[in-house]
Amino acid sequence: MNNLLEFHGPNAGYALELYDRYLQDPQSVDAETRAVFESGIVPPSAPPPPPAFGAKVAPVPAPATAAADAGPPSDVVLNKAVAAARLARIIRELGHLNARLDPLGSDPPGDPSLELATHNLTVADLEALPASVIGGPSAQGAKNAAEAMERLRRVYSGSIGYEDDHIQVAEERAWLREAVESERFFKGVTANDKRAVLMRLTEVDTFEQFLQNTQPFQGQKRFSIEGSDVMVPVLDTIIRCAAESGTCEVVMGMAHRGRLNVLSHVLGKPYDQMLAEFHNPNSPEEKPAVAGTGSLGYSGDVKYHKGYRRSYTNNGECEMPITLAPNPSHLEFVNPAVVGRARAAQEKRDKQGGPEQDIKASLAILIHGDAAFPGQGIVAETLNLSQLKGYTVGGTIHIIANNQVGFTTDPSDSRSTLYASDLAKGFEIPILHVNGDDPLACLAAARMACAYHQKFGKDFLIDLIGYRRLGHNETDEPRFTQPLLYAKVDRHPRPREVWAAQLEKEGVVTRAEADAMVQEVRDRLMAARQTALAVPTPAPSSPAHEASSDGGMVPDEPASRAEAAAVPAETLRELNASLYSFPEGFQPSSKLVRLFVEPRRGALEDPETRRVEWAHAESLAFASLLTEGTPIRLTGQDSERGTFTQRHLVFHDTETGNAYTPLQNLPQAKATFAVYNSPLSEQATVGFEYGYSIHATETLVLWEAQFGDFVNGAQVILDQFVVSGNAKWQQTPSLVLLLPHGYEGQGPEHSSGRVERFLQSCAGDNMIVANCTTAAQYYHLLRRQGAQLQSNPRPLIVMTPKSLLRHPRAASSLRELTEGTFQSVIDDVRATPERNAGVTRLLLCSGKVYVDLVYGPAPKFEERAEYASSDRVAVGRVEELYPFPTDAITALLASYPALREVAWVQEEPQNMGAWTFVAPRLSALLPEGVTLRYEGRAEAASPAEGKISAHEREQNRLVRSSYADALAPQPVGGAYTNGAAPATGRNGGGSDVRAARATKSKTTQREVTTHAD
Ligand SMILES: Cc1ncc(C[n+]2csc(CCOP(=O)(O)OP(=O)(O)O)c2C)c(N)n1
Ligand SMILES: [Mg+2]
Repeated sequence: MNNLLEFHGPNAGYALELYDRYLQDPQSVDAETRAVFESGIVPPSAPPPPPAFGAKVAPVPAPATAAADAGPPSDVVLNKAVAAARLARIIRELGHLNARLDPLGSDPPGDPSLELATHNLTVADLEALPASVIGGPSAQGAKNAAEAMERLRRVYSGSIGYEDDHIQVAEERAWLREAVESERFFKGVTANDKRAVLMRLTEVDTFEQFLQNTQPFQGQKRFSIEGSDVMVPVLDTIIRCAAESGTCEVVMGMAHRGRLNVLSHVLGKPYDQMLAEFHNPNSPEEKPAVAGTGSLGYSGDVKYHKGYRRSYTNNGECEMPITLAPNPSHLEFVNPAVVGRARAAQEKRDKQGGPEQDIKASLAILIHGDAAFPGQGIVAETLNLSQLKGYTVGGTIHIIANNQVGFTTDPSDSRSTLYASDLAKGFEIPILHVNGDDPLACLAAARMACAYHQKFGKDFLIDLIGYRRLGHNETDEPRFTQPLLYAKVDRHPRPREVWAAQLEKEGVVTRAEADAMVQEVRDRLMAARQTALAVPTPAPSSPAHEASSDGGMVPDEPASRAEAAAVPAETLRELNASLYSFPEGFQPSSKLVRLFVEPRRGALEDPETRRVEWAHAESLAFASLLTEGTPIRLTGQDSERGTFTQRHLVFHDTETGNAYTPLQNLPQAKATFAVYNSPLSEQATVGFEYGYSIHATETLVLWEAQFGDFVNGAQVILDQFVVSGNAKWQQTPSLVLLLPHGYEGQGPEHSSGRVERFLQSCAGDNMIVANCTTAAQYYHLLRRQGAQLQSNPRPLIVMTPKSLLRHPRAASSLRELTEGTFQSVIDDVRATPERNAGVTRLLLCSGKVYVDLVYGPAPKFEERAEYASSDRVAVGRVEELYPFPTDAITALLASYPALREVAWVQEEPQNMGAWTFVAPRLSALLPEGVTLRYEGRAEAASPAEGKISAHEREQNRLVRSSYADALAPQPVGGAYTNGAAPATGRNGGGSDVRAARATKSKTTQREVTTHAD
């Protein structure tokens, strides 16, 4: 602590800062320091309170140089030194409030604490103090504190405003302060570099002006970059730094603004291809929505949402793919998908264990809007992923393309914070605000972002402040709503002009050279226009270039599904033994061993008894896929244990707390297994897994909702990515969503995975929706998904059970696992030709309601009397709702020759569940004279009852009603009444549906199976 007395030494600034803090709050310094000050070593008199802001303060006479004074400093000198050190600290923290950040010249907000007078200081006072009072690189070589302070102001309040005080790690703060004050990222810029920036800005600007003024592109929406032009050289710089540091892949996400410019210049999409899309927007990707309907359908996307991929070569030394991910109009929702994709690119998954991550393998760059960044919650959700072990990518570089307006909305109406970037402070992300008219400052910011990212593996944010030269799009008139802003914009020269004038002044280029650059770019664009106009329809984009894995279109009809090979009983038994054994000395909870591990160890002994429960079947499916070389990644809230304490994929030692994951230790595994408890988010986490599955096409990626209801928190990701990503962008997602679903009286928010939402979005074989009833079916479904990852990838949406997880009637036997495959439809287990001949009513259902229809309550779960005694009724299950199993259902119907009615039974309200989806499809398949009706809850606004008693009443009613009054068989030779069966009115508001008079389909027994359970 002695160096506290060395007010002229290298620690002077620090010591004085401590003293200043001590004076303001003795508890704010550590005890040792406090003891020194309290001991009287430092004079105890407090400095006078600061004068009011703006008040003139007479300079205090000071000794010629404090440094020359050999004796102890006087109170006055000490107080001045403390005040100077305090001001230096405040400049470091708040200098950004005085920075000249707005290219349009508005004054910075400033802050009184940045003024000399506030600290009772004058320039003369500072001149009398040594530079070391200020400390840091700014003090080096400065003749006194005044000069050092001036340098500090120039650095912290120039074209860049730095915010790093919110960072809690001292080492990072010190690195940032040194980087800022040494100005090292500004150094080494040559005249050639400056000319290169001018050339780049010329390309950026000329491209926009060409589109604005040249037929036939004029007047078309392009969301021009103008005003934020420097974003392109900033991206160039980041990409170059990434390549130089050995990054293997860059993944970028951005919205509409400036996207065409970035596609052309950063991604290298050829001008003629871009212009052709303007010239003829009817993309050849269009295909009929449903074959044979004559509808043109809609596939593909507008040009400013499309992705692109290029291979970046830096001086022939390194090849690095750069991907701009396609994105929907929904601002910021692409963020987690980009980060998920980057994570997938960082992981090696081809051997046993957990994935091996190399954060250098990819870099994620996200470009945000200044209104969207603070406004859209998905931004915060994505930032929250950045340091989590299941999600980190070693930092993302963020750029806010801050054009000071959002559509027609001013910042004061779109955020509650001073800066657009303030949200990032909560995540301890360093923030640089930079004036977009100062390219050198912008490029220095980019270099600093890369260096920080490489050193600390964390996010960094550049708030790139420009303006928007035109309206929201090129046909909008911004002067209606922002007349004053646009008066400034109109007077303001274009970024290229600003930079050209600067370089002319510096003698780096002549006016003629600058003009020649413009002409050269114009010539290139004119030549590209010729090419684009000569081709009447643009050629299909090459799959190698589009940001998709295969570029192929989805057939309208379901492609034949590859089935997984059967896994022999012995293999499953071996895997089971590995799943439920622990390393030497590992002590899992004894309760868990008793209730969970031991029953599972013995569950495969007898091949016929049904002892394999749902989550056990899941573990066996995972284990078997790993042995076949399919990596697996499972995430979700509390997914390691499972919401319903059913899964336990990770065990914890009761002594040490250490975790052990058997699936990462299977001796037979040839691929990695990852399971992570996710943060409490739906949209960012599903978006992340979408992106992961797009890149890691060989991996079974599963996301689980805590309860299925919560999946609607991810609705934008579902609608904009999962459901339509293939149709719009030819992406091939294969994500599995596990959505706990089922009516068990737990109330409106714990019952429904909203299967109706998915079914409504099904078309063109875009996904698979399943709601199965046995552990073996789930096992086979997962294994089939694994087998199809490469050949026929599709998202798989599974309504997973809650009460069936341990229900003995949903458990399966070893034989059911080893034999057979996934069945899209399961016939009544009692079906025989003799019994079927007397069946007049077929109940069809999907998922858990089947168990309610057939079995009574715990503890015996015996067959219900209605079921057991109902000779006229059969109960079939539709286990896969989409693709709708038309053939299997046709065959099922045909196997009941006396059928008079089909009832669709569901536990969801009539406006929910599968009813509205299956009704027209079933109607079209009904044999002549067979009617279709609905059994279930009436239409409702809320998915389920709040009271358990009401739930039970409804559930019992719909079960009883399903069996009641089954019609007698028609006399042999009797005529069917062609759908004239009377409405029963028994279903609490449900309506009967007249059967569509379908032509009797030819029937086969294919896929219709009897599943003994
Ligand atoms: C989630 C979402 N809500 C609304 C919109 C409609 N919209 C398109 S652009 C825009 C303004 C965006 O402002 P900003 O983030 O500042 O980006 P800029 O257009 O200024 O580049 C809005 C509201 C949208 N695209 N996405
Ligand atoms: Mg904006």
